[in-house]
Amino acid sequence: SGQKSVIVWFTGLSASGKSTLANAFNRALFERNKQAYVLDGDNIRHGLNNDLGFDEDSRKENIRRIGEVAKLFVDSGQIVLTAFISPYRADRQIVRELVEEGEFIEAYVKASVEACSERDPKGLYEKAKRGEIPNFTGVSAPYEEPENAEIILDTERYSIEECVEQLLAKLNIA
Ligand code: GGZ
Repeated sequence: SGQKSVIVWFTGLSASGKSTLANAFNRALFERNKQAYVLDGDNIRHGLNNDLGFDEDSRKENIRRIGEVAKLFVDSGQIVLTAFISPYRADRQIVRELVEEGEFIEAYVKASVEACSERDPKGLYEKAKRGEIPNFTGVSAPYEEPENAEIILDTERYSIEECVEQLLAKLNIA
């Protein structure tokens, strides 16, 4: 069961469901004997990128390094799932161009600012609205929606399980 190596690049607002979806998709792949690896804030922002903040330049550098790491996974023949806001179109485009055509699957995890700030699992939107977190995406910093995402996963309309099914179909995995 050879699945070709790809980057599935989840992008979307805080609390849109990126990490949850990446981890659920990872489990679905494992059950189908396909191994993948998830890169997210827990293993990247707390380690390799723990020198970076959330101003525009730091986010750009964050995404650049993650792109390079993701490319190494692809070079090693693996599937890599990345879950970062990655709010700038230009930064996502740079990662797309690091790998071969077809090896970058941009997965837009779509949920409105309103929905995300209602979920607010960590109370960050609340803090951001009070001005306690500067440059908070969707509140006081921009999110540039993908214009040519390979797949849109609408987490307001569909459950995580349904989104996983949509992704499996997109990647032609039974
Ligand atoms: C956005 C922030 C910020 C600001 C801290 N803006 O919901 P979370 O907590 O767990 O995920 C968010 C995470 C975003 O980091 P990324 O590496 O994905 O961002 S980017 O791709 O833009 O570099 C949030 C938390 O970090 N967080 N401050 N100001 N999210």
